[in-house]
Amino acid sequence: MHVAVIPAYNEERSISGIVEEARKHVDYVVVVDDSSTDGTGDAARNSGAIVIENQKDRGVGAAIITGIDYVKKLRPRVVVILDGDGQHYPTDIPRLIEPIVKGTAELVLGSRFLRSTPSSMTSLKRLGNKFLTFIVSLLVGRKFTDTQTGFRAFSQRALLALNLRSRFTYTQEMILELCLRGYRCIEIPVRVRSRKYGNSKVASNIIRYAIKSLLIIVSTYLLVKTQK
Ligand SMILES: Nc1nc2c(ncn2[C@@H]2O[C@H](COP(=O)(O)OP(=O)(O)O)[C@@H](O)[C@H]2O)c(=O)[nH]1
Ligand SMILES: [Mg+2]
Repeated sequence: MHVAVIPAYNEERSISGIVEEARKHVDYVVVVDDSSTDGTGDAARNSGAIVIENQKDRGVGAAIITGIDYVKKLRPRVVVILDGDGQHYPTDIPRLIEPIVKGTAELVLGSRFLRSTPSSMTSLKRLGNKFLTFIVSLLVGRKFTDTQTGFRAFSQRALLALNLRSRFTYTQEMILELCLRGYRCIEIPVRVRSRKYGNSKVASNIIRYAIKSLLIIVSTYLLVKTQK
């Protein structure tokens, strides 16, 4: 069984299309909605998603923790995470999950920069991404091109090994948890587009994002290394 998890906060206008498209490629779509003030939850439900309402602990990291706890019980063979703002193409899902199905990787990251740089990204965001990607690459001991991607797939083994803690963001923490423990991680190129509706929340303040992410990266590294 294949499952998609989509974090969504005030994405009423884009969520239906994403859920409908994603359902063509996976068996279940789980949308984690943090008490959105628009109709995100209803729109997702009407499009056939299982909707989990995360009442408190707002933040995309918290949403993914909730989503992962939920899908662990379903014991899926493959889990895909994608954004609910329409920036990812659900039609890329089959390419993303193929290495997991074939057993050649446990975590597949959809990199926005492996082939080119999306024109929609500001140079400050790109710089911040490069810096954090460099730090994660240094700690893991191999080169990544995009450690902040919200489009990724992983195996059941990887799912069961995850123990995410950060409420702010999950992207680098997940890579460190899996790669430092020896799970095979690969990157494949994916296309992205700008969001049509609403505003970016997670990386809206790049300095705040970089500082919070750095703290997560360092604490996860230390935690995993001392557990070994
Ligand atoms: N459930 C939930 N989803 C969130 C939260 N913050 C962001 N998201 C969702 O996570 C995805 C990525 O967020 P976005 O703000 O677009 O990230 P950015 O493009 O990196 O700035 C989108 O689908 C958002 O709706 C949150 O606090 N709770
Ligand atoms: Mg976005």
